[in-house]
Amino acid sequence: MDKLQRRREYHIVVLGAGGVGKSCLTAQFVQNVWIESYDPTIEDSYRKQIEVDGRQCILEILDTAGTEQFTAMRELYMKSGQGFLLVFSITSLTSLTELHELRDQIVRIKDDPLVPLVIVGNKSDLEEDRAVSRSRAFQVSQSWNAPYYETSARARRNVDESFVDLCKQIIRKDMATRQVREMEKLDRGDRHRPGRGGRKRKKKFLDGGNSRCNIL
Ligand SMILES: Nc1nc2c(ncn2[C@@H]2O[C@H](COP(=O)(O)OP(=O)(O)O)[C@@H](O)[C@H]2O)c(=O)[nH]1
Ligand SMILES: [Mg+2]
Repeated sequence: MDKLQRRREYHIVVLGAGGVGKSCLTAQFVQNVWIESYDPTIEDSYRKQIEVDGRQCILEILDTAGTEQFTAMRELYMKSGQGFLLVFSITSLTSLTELHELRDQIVRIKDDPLVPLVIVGNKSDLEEDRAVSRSRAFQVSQSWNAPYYETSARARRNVDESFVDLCKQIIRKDMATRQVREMEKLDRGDRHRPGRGGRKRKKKFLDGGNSRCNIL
């Protein structure tokens, strides 16, 4: 298995107001089951292995439960999360409004306005109770540079698609970060090795060859 094909582990956090369907979505994605009612206070993490673009990934998915405001716990999982599924219910406008604060906190804590995000409007099977238009939700997602999916955990609609999209964003970000690190490493290596790059030679020349330099 070559270096790039090794299995990688990614941390996903599912966030949103209570009752929007976070646990049902997670259960459908991880276990392919519909569970009518979940204990709303249970916060748990689940692991699932999937293949995305020919590479194996292990996803560690945290299904959050807190309705609390900013807490140390929340800060912790926002720090360790690499991608966030922001869930609201299409039957509740306030559940969409509540995502603004969560998104602000994520961006602030990650210090990255382009952190991998997917906006999910769940309960799309309840079209007759719709309180958030597609275009309104889409506008919000556009302003956050994030894709928007309408899902139904009940009908298992668009569930895999939204998690996989998030996973692809995380992989892209991970690869870009690794490339930058590799380049920085190469750059550092060049600076420490004589004859590989001009910097050392230039230093020798500037020193006139008299310094106690440790050029090997
Ligand atoms: N009709 C419908 N109900 C859903 C859907 N997803 C969740 N629910 C219901 O919404 C309620 C809250 O779901 P839950 O996953 O516990 O929400 P959480 O608090 O965000 O984790 C439960 O009664 C679910 O049966 C869905 O896609 N369609
Ligand atoms: Mg829940």
